[in-house]
Order: sequence, then C-alpha cells, then structure tokens
Amino acid sequence: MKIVDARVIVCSPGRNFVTLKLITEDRVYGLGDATLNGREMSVASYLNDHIIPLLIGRDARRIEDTWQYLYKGAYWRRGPVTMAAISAVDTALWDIKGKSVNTPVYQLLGGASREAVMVYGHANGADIDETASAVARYVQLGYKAVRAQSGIPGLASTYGVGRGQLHYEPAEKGLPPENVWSSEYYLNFVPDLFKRLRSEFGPQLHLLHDVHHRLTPIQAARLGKSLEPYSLFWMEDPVPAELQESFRLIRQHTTTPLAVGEVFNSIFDCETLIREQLIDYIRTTVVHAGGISHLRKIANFAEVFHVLTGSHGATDLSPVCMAAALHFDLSVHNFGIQEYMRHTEETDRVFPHSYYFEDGMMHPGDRPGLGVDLDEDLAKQYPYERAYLPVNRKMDGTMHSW
Ligand code: KDG
Ligand code: MG
Repeated sequence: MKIVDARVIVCSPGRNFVTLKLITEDRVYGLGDATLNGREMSVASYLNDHIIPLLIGRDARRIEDTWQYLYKGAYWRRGPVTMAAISAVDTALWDIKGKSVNTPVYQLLGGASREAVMVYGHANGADIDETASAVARYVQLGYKAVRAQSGIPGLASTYGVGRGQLHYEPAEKGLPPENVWSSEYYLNFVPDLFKRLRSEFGPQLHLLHDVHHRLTPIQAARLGKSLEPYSLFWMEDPVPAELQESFRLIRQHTTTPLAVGEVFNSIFDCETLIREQLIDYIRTTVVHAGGISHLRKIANFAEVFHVLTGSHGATDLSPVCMAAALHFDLSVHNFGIQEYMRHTEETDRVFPHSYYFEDGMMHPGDRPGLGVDLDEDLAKQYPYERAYLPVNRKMDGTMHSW
C-alpha cells in the first residue's frame, strides 16, 4: 500500500492550521495535524522540503518503521518543529490504517477502555464574579470539569482571559502583543478565586487551573499549598519545566495535583517527572509529542508510575488532533482527562468530524480511521495569516515566560 501523493494544507478558518494529507495508491487518504502555534510555516517547510520526498513510495502500513525512519534518520532529534512534522505523518498513517481495515482507530489501539472520555472546558472572566458566571455556564452545558482563569487586579491582561466565552484564542495577527506580569499580584489573588468557586459550586465539580509556566518552584509550592483547601483537580504548568528536577521542590510542599507537558515533544522531556512521580498528569499531546505512536509510549511508561494522561486540547490543536486525541484517550488505560476548548464554527466547517460532546464527556465516533475530514475547497477561502502568541514582561520590563 504505497504512498503516492502528499500535500500540506495551510489554512486559517478562525485561526491558522497546518494539515498533512497522505494519499495511497488505493486512493485511501489520511490526515495529520502539524500546527505549531505562531511558528506554523516552519513545520510546513519541514514537511514539504524534507519529509514528503522521503514518503513517496513508502508502504503506508509500516507506521512504527516510518516513525523510526523519520526520527533516527534525520540525525537531528526532537524539538517542536521536527516532532510536529513526525506527529503529522504518524497520525495520517493511523488514519489510513483505520480506513483501510474499515475500523475506527481506537479499535486498533486495543479497543475502548471506557464508554466516553471526561473533558474540561475553559471558564474565564475579567474578575471573580465574571469567572464564576462562566463556570456556571459550563456546568449548565453538562461539564463535570472546568478550568478557571480570571483577570488579576492591577494587571491589564493575563493568560487565559479572552474575548470569547467558549473559544479562547491567544494568538494575534500582526506582531506579538506584550503583556505585563506580576507573580506577587497573581499569588495574592488566585486563592480567593478558588475559595469562591469551591463554595459556590460544591465539592463535586472538578476545578482546574493553569499557571502557564510563570512561577519559580518555591512560589509554585506556596500556591499549591494555599489551594489545598479547595481540592483542585490539578494545578497546571506551575513552572517552566525544562528543569524536571525543580518539581521535587514543589512536590515536597503540596498535595495539590500537578499537570505538565503541553510543550513537551518526547518521552525524554518527562522521563524524570514520571519516574520520580513528581507529577500526577502528563499533558503531552498527539500533534506535539510524536503522534499517536509516541504518545502511547509515554502513556504506557506513565502507567507504571501512577501518572494519568491529560492531553492538551486548546484551539490551536486542530480537529484532526482532537479526533486523534479522543481515539487515544478512549483506548489508553491510564486516561485522566482531556482538555476541550471548542473550535469556532468556521474551523468545524472546514474540518467536519464524527467526534461529539455529550453530558461532559466526548467520544471519537465510529467512522473508520480518525473520523475527521478536511474540506480543501472551503479551506482555500481562508488563507494563512501570520499570527503570534503574546510575550510577557515583568513590571520592570524584564522578559518573563508567557
Ligand atoms: O499555543 C499555546 C496554547 O495552546 C496554550 O497557551 C494553551 O496553555 C494552554 C492550555 O492549557 O490550553
Ligand atoms: Mg496550558
């Protein structure tokens, strides 16, 4: 089953997406997401200039061998651009495999380990009242888990607080916007937010929070400790995680569960975190951590150490990634939760899909393959527009993690 054609489709229905389409001699095709927010064209080039020439004529059934060929064969390893490109190929090959045997991908991954997968939505607001109203809206929609982010008094903007109610889109056209940050203002404010939410929504609702890599380990320890009375489901990305050992310090001080991994690209980025049980949830995702094949290896490794999965699922991960994530989530034993930030209607029209949301849970559907398509004609109406994520500075002007 030879791959005879391949193309990279870059489009912007609501936001930018990069999609790889692989076509076999039997005219079966598969899709893979290759979107790297704010750096999209580098992955498109990696695929067009370096990977597609290697794929033509290869046997589409050899998923693992192709993964190893692209990973080991490049000599240069890992990194977000390389791994997003490999992820796209891997995802497209799983899609082809499923379609060629007329089976949804989750059946090829061992079958369903659960009926459906719990997802969390994003509630945000300019202040605590607005955020509480946003949480209430998610509860009305049936969500059992809600991430809450709020504007912080004294700061003009912060991560996670956007314009829309169901879609939060941080990337902006033009040059990167600059935000101003104060860890002190943040640390003094967040416990009040969760105090209010826990008292208003009771003990059963799962509450999550994303720190977005902004604290030092001892600040993160303080935050985790101060949030303990409100029993968070998780505190996400408390510090930048290049130094995996820094989580030892956080872990010593707090029982608030920790989730990390949306910017990781491989098992090597989280090996210490998992092996030393320094985290509770690993958030690596299909598009940025080597596709379904590599994500399964991470999950299988994590299972041994009681770490559950909690894949990233923001709007910059396309519906192709979302579908692949749901097949993975449904099948893998140590699934924890899946992030689900709804896409815009434009995005959903360009990427029709079989996955669905019901009562706080999602299912990938039972179409063969991933169950997601790309309307290429419609996609042409939404050409790529350069956009960047914001950058962040401390109040004195020092660059900080966004
Ligand atoms: O592209 C960056 C976003 O995907 C990221 O900021 C979203 O942190 C995020 C999350 O948890 O969804
Ligand atoms: Mg995050």
